[in-house]
Amino acid sequence: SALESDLRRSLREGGFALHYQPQLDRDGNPTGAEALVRWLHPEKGMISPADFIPLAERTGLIVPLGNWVLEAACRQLAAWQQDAHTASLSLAVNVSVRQFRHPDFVEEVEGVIRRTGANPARLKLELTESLLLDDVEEIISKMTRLRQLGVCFSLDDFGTGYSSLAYLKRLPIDQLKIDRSFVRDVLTDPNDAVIARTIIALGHSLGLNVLAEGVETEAQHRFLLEHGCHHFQGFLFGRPRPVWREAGVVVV
Ligand code: G
Ligand code: G
Ligand code: MN
Ligand code: NA
Repeated sequence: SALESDLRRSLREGGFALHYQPQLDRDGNPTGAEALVRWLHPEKGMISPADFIPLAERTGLIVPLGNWVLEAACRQLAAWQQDAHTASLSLAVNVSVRQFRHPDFVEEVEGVIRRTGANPARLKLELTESLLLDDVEEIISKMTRLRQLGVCFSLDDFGTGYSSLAYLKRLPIDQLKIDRSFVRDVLTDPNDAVIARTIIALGHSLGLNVLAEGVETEAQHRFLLEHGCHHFQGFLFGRPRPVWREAGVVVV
């Protein structure tokens, strides 16, 4: 398709950018950010990943695109490490199933860490539950190898998929992200409230940290905080932006 050849061209010519959305702890202090890719289309302007990630996945272009994202994110991490105000920040990077399943993924991550000098302990790979639909043993072994490099894992969109709780405790993950579809109506829909509280309790009992995404109002924040959720991300705290601004420091 035309969009596919545009995507190939932009990959060659560097037509992508990362935006950063802050993540905060229970005291409101920033702990880091999630990197979100944007396509700077030559004619159509900025395109959201929701509109091109599926195409990139279908065509396999997600592999080179995902590698670019990893490299750009790790360069940002390495830059943060140079400044006392930002040195402790972590950076979450979304990884597609197809990208994760690529045979060279572990080597790719290892190479990017080496080239950029990013501290792997500050790199958080966001995986989705759909990863766990097939060949769980292989996924676990790959995650374990990545874990040995020092990287962390977060399970994105948690609650929307089919992950078996039996697998969950075998995965070397650090964090569950409550999907924003549950956060949106957490105050008005009793089912969503129960789901959010259940994910928080599950996280606590498995020793995982739980982050609520898509937090837009003080009331949602308060409810989640009161029920034990200690990490937050959403428009209430900051939209995705091309640079990180914190305490007067601007790091590009
Ligand atoms: O930033 P935005 O809300 O438009 O993101 C839309 C979707 O695109 C989200 O589901 C997000 O997880 C996904 N996404 C954003 N950046 C990346 C990326 O770098 N890689 C992958 N695989 N998905 C991404
Ligand atoms: O699917 P994933 O969680 O990786 O992607 C995050 C997406 O959600 C980004 O595209 C981001 O722009 C969007 N987003 C982030 N915070 C909010 C929020 O508070 N409300 C809504 N509606 N979307 C958000
Ligand atoms: Mn994500
Ligand atoms: Na998500």
